[in-house]
Amino acid sequence: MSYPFELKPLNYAYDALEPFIDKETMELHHSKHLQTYITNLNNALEPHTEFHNWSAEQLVSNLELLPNEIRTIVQNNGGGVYNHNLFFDILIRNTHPPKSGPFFNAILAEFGSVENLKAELKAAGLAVFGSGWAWLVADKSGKLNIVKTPNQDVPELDEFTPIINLDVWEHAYYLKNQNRRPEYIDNFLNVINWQEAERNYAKI
Ligand code: MN3
Repeated sequence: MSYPFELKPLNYAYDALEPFIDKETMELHHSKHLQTYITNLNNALEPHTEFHNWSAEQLVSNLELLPNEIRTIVQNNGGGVYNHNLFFDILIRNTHPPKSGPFFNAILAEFGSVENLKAELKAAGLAVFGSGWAWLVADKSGKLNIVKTPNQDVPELDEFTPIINLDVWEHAYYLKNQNRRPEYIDNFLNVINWQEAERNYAKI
C-alpha cells in the first residue's frame, strides 16, 4: 500500500477479541486513531509526488531521504500507519503458540519457552516510559530479540524483521484498563495471532 493510504479493514469484528480487548477500544483504535495517522500522512505526502509510490515501510526506514518539512510528520504518522497495520494483524481470538517448526525453535533458543518470551515481552512493554511499543523482532540470522521504541518509531528495519508488536500507548487500553498497563498486556498476550507471527518469521 502507498499514497493515498487507506484504512485497511480488520480481519475480524471489533468485538472479536472480547473479553480480552473490548469492542469500544478496538473500534476507536482502528477507526479513529489509525485513521488520523493515515489522514496526517496523506496530507503531508500530497504535494510530494516523488514519494507517492513508497510504502509505509519504505517511508519510515528512509526518513533521511525525505524533505525536512515532512520528515517528523512522516516519522510519527507513517510510523503510526506501519505499526498499527502490523499490530492489528497480530491479534486474533482462540489462538495457540507454536509447538514445532523454525519459529518455535528460535523461541526455545532465545527464551527457553513461550512463557518466558511472553514474560520478557511484558517486561519490555512495562519498561516503555510514556507512549511507545515493545517488539519481538528477528535479525537476518533468525535470532529473536526484544526491543522497545518510543512514540511511533520503528525498529531498525534494515536489520530486524518485526514478528510481534505490542502497542503500549494509553489509547490502546485506557477505556478498559485505565492506568493498569500490566492487565492490558496480560490480555494482549492471550490474543496474539501466533500463526501470523510464524508467517512474519518466515519473511526473514
Ligand atoms: Mn495505537
